[in-house]
Amino acid sequence: MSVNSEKIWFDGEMVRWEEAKVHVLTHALHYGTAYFEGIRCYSLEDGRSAVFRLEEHIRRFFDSGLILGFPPPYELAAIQQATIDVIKINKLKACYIRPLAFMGFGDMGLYAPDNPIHVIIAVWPWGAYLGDEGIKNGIRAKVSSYTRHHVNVMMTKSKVSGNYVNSVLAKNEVKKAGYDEAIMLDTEGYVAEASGENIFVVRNGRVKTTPFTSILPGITRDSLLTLARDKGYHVQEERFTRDELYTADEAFFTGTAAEVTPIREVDNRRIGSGKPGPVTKDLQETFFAIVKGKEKNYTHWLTYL
Ligand code: PPE
Repeated sequence: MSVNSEKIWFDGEMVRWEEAKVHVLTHALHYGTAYFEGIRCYSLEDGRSAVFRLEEHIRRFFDSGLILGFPPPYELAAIQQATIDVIKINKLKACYIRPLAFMGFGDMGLYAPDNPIHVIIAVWPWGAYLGDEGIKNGIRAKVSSYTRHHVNVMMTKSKVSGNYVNSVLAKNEVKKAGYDEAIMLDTEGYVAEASGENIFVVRNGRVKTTPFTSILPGITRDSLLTLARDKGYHVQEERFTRDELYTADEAFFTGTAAEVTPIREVDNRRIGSGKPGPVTKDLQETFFAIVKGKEKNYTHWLTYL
């Protein structure tokens, strides 16, 4: 299934979807020299739409560029506004938003400091990333044989496209083995994150997620941590092992695409009762209420269109 909408914001212009093209010698195609964001816009009950945590996503987009040494050649506010404009022009009530900055065509070879940096922002309707059934009843995960990046091999806090080859290898490996999502361990063997999500476990009502060290600092992760603390749960950001994951009462993934997806099984071991647990359900329910504008205490996370 391919994604689609009408227009893509491309270096300041609204370009028709079919015409948003690049040269095959684009630097990023050869060397992975690009970075991106994933953002969601939700349709609210009152007929309006709102982008979830837009500022934080655009900030991370610029952080990615700073880490790599080629920031977007625009002001932060301009990219924020362009994101809103491209949703509006496509007349989408709810969508996934994909800003991407990439090193363009010019010189070849690794050192190409004069190549142009292009920015695009695409939007398209995107349903539940790990399926509606997964959101409701949980998914089956497998620990991948591929290790997550060492912090001095890749810049894990940058959403650099090249990083994602590691995720694609892991995802393909477990999908072909019949599972829904890949969990990756860090170079020391502790649980890090999934191919495109952060991971949480719950035991005896205590909520735990991996610390920042080698993971993408997920914005959904941050939202869930805030929410869990506000609800009075005991919350820890601490490393945990694969066996701690097996023996958790509950486990779930967080991500913009995956939202809050319960994990019902890891490596053929049932997690808890094998159904989304009470803490997961409580946090998931509140998360969906927040993004739909139904939780008055969290409307500051929404940018209304
Ligand atoms: N870890 C990784 C490796 C990751 O790619 C994501 C997002 C997260 C954690 C969660 O971050 P956040 O979205 O800020 O909560 N993955 C994006 C890409 C999905 C894709 O297949 O493309 C996403 O969810 O948008």
